[in-house]
Amino acid sequence: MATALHNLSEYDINKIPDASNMCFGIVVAEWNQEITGALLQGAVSTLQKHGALEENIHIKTVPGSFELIYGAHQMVLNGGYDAVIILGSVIRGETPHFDYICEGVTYGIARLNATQEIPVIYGLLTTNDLQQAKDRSGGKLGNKGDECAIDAIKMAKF
Ligand code: RBF
Repeated sequence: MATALHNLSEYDINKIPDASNMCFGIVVAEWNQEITGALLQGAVSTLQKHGALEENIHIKTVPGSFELIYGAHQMVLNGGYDAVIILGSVIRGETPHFDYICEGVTYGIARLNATQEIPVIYGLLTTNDLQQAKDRSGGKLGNKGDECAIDAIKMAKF
């Protein structure tokens, strides 16, 4: 499985650019807060581990993952960020809503990346159940929040 082979939570710290002069925006969804809170914790601690200052990491919450598009767009328009990270968790239910939300967020964030000036890092977990989400937010498959932080630093440098 791609995730099992690509756990950036175990990466070479020396290969990541220094983030001490960088400013990051993070938009995090309140839905499935147990998961998104863990993603946030991973993202913030990894940014700080690479030198980002607490005052240069700005966090905004939105109700659900669908609102991540609006939140990220506002942060991009606000200016002053080297990269924006979105964090959300969509868990498959019994209706097609899962597919609509995942597709909407994916398209919305892709569109921001194609049309705006700064990178938006895609930290949306899309899982079949809660356990899969736990595995990816500090469980046996690492923390995707850590990976988003590393991606944000690399893309800010880009
Ligand atoms: N938001 C999430 O972040 N994760 C979910 O798993 C999730 N499931 C939803 C399921 C249904 C049936 C509905 C109506 C909304 C869900 N949302 C979820 C909230 C969604 O992202 C958004 O906040 C609301 O639809 C309001 O725009």
